[in-house]
Amino acid sequence: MNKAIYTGALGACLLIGAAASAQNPIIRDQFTADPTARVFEGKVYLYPSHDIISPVEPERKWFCMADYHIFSSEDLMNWTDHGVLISQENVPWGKPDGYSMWAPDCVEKNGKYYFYFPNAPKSGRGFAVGVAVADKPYGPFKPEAEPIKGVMGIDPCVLNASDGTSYIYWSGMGLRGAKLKDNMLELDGESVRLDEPLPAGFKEGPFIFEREGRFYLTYPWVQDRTETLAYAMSDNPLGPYEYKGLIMDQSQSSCWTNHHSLVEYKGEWYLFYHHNDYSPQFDKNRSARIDKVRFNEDGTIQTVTPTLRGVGISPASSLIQLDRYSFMSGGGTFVDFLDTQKPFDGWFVNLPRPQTWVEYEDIDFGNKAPKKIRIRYRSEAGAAMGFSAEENKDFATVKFPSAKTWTEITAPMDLELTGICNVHAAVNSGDIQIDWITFE
Ligand code: FUB
Repeated sequence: MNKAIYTGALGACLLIGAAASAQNPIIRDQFTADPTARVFEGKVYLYPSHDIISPVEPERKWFCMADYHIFSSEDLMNWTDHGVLISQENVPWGKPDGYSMWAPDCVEKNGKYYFYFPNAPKSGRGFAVGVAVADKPYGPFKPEAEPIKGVMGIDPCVLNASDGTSYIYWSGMGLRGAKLKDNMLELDGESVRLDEPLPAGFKEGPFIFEREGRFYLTYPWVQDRTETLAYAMSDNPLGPYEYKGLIMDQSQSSCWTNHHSLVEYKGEWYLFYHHNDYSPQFDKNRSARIDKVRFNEDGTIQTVTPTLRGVGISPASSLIQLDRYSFMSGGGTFVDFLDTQKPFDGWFVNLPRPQTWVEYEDIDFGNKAPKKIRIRYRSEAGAAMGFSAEENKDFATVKFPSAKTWTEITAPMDLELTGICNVHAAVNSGDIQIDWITFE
C-alpha cells in the first residue's frame, strides 16, 4: 500500500469545528445492509435493511430481516438510531414471519414521507412492494393496507424528478420502471423494462438519481465473482440508459452483494454501500459504509475505492481506531477482531516489527494543542514507537513495556499540534498491537 503524502503541517493545519470518531462501518452495534441515504430537513437519513441471524432457521443461512431501523446524522459520523420504523408483524399484507424485509427506499413529496419496502406477501410467492407513510422522515410510518399493484420484485427506488414527476424502479425479472401517480401509492401506467440495452449482468438494487439535468442509473452488476457497482446515463428517467462504467469494483472479500445509494450533502457526493465487515464468514450479515464519490466535468463518475477509514474528521479527543487506517505498511501488518465472538467490540491493528506503520487521516486537534497521547495496546516483547503528523518529526515517542493483556499508556506530546492532521504511527523496535489512540 502507498504511504501517504502529508498534507497537515505542524501548527498550520486547517481549522474546522470538532466532530466525532470517523470510520467504516458507520453503524457499529447491529448489522445494516442496503443503505439508502436521503437528505431531509438538513440531515442525512439512512434507511437500510436490518440483517439479523435467523432466529427460526439458524441453519438456513440466508438473508433474514424482520424490521427496519432509521438512522440520521448531521456529520456522517454520529448516527442516531430512531428505532424500528416497521416490523413484519405490522404490515397488513405481509407474512408476519416472512423475514423478508429487503432493501427499502424513502422519499418526500408534498410534505409527506413515503417509505417503499419489499416483503413476502401473506399469500403467494416472491416479493411485493409496499408503502408506509409518515409526516416526518423518522416516522411514525403507517403501512398501506395493500402493496403497490403491478410491482412484483425487490429493491424499490423512487426518483422525484425535477419536473415534479415521480418514478419507481425495482428489480423483478430484470430492471423495471414506471411513473407513479401523484398519490405516490399507485403506478401511473404500465412499467417498462430498462436493463435490456445494458451489458448483461444486471442483478438487483437499482438506484436512480438526477444530476444537472441528466439521469443516472447505478446498479449492482456481476461480471466475475461478486457484485460490482456500475452505472449508466440517460436524458430520460425511463431510459434508454447507456452503460458508462464501474463505480466500485467487486470486493476483495467474499461479500457477494453490494447494494448502494448516492447522495449529495453539504456540497459533496457520497456513496453509501455495504460490506460484511462484522461477519467475514457469512456475507448475509452486512454493514453500511460510506466513501466519497466524485464526478468528472463531463458528468461521468470516478471509481470509488472502498476504505476502512470512511468519511469525516475525528476529534483528537475521540478514541481513534487506527485499525480503520487510511494507509498501512506491509511487513506482516494486519487487522483482526478484538474478540472474534463479539465482532461489534471492534478491531485492533497488528504491527509486528520495526518499520511497520499505520496512518490515519484527518484528526482534528482544534486550536488547543493536547498535552498527552493515550494508547490502548498489547505487546509480547515491548516496543518503541514514533508518532508523527509530518514525516520524520515525531510529536511523541513512546516506550511500551511488555503487556500481554490490553493496557493503556500515556505519554507527553513533544510538539504542539493544532488543526487537522494525519497521524502516522511507526514501530521503531519490538512488536505491538494497538486498539486505539486518543489525545488529552
Ligand atoms: O438485502 C437483501 C438483498 O441483497 C437486497 O434486496 C439486494 O439488493 C441485496 O443487497
